Amino acid sequence: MEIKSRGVKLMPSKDMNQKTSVFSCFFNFTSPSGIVLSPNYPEEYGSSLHCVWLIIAKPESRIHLAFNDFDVEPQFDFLAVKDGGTAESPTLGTFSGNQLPSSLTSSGHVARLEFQTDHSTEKRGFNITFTTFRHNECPDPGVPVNGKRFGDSLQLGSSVSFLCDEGFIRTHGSETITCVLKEGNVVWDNAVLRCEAPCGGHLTSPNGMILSPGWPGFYKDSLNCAWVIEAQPGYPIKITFDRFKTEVNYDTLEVRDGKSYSSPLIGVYDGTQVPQFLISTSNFLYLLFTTDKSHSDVGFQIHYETVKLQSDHCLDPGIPVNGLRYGNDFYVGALVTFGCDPGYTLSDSEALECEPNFQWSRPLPSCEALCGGYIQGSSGTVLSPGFPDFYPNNLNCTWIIEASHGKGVFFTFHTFHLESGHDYLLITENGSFSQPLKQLTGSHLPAPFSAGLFGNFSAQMRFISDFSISYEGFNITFS
Ligand SMILES: [Ca+2]
Ligand SMILES: [Ca+2]
Ligand SMILES: [Ca+2]
Repeated sequence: MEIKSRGVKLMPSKDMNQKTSVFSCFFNFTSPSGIVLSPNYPEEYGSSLHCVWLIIAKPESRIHLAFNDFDVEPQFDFLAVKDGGTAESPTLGTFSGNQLPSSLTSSGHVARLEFQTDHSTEKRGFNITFTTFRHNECPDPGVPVNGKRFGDSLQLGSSVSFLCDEGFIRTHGSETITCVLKEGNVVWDNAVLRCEAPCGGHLTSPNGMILSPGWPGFYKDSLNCAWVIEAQPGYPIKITFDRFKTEVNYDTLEVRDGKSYSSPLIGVYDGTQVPQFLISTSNFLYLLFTTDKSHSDVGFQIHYETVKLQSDHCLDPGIPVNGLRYGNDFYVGALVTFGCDPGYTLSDSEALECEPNFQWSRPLPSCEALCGGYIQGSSGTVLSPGFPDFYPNNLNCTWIIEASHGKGVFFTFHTFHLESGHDYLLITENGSFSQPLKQLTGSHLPAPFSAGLFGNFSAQMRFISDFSISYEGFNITFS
């Protein structure tokens, strides 16, 4: 692939008497609607262009231009829109740079777009939708992103309404717009609705959706968004994670069992590790989403609903992430216990009991890949903290592994990805890490090997990560 030098001018001056020939192009549209694209869009448009697009609607019609994308070299490349068919027609606007221009409307049935570029530096260009409409009609307002539209008539006097999709709220424009005559022009009396996922809110409907701000795109940096879900007294709230992905360690969603920041913590979630669902004990649930100053991801889509307490049993307590549940009876007096997938440790091994008030006696435990520990058995699994999400920075974890068979500890690597040259996994069999048997880093999956021979029962592992950049870490079994 060709590497382009961007933003760097190779010539000392722009108004040069260079011997480049100008490339002309001409396009002609007579259809009632269409799309105008810059040459090669969305690839770079080319230098020394002079392109003209003529849009010719039926007589008694007007033309509406809506900019979907716009990126041309500021100051040197231009798009001019003329209110008529000739170069001398009045200019509706001249555009340069990467600010998306507002929509334009011609006064007659012909519009002319002229695009001129200089000899260097090319950008993506533009993507413009045009529609035509009659003199006593308003231009097609389109359908708002994340919303719906009701009504098709664009005639003078008629109205069109909009509604945001579930989880989005109106941030701009109006829910109903009417085509009116204003200062001799036929125009909409209000701006079209804009729907966005809000940063926080107080939600009182019996069910709904919580989306990270920016959804379905990436969320923004430096967010601090709090939602309080309130159900009727006596009704707990269930939230279900339909989608969840945030920057590990830095962008977190905190869930609390109550109405405020001081209510008991249910969990703090980041990366992709969320339970399938959570249920509050009170009729409030508090969610706080905080993001740091860099790197974002798709965020989350969470459904909430108020649930009815059953009068003869407890509600499904759920299953921890990376874990499993023993016991499927939820009647009063029933006990359920939990286990974890290999390599994970249960935060609380006490059983949950369904109490006479139809509430569980303790919160759902979690399964975590811990920083270090003592692992004994004929075989086992060692995971980097947070696995399968990226490991935290500034780790110094030591595991002691004791294989009951005494034939050396044989390691097999299933996943291995550390920051090369900065984060290390050290393995030894004599208790000292000053001259370890193995010092591993990078993303190359190490071959299986044995720490010690017959007569050796134990091996030690140490994982060290520095202050920045992390990856999936490791999933290693021993036998
Ligand atoms: Ca240019
Ligand atoms: Ca971030
Ligand atoms: Ca690192």
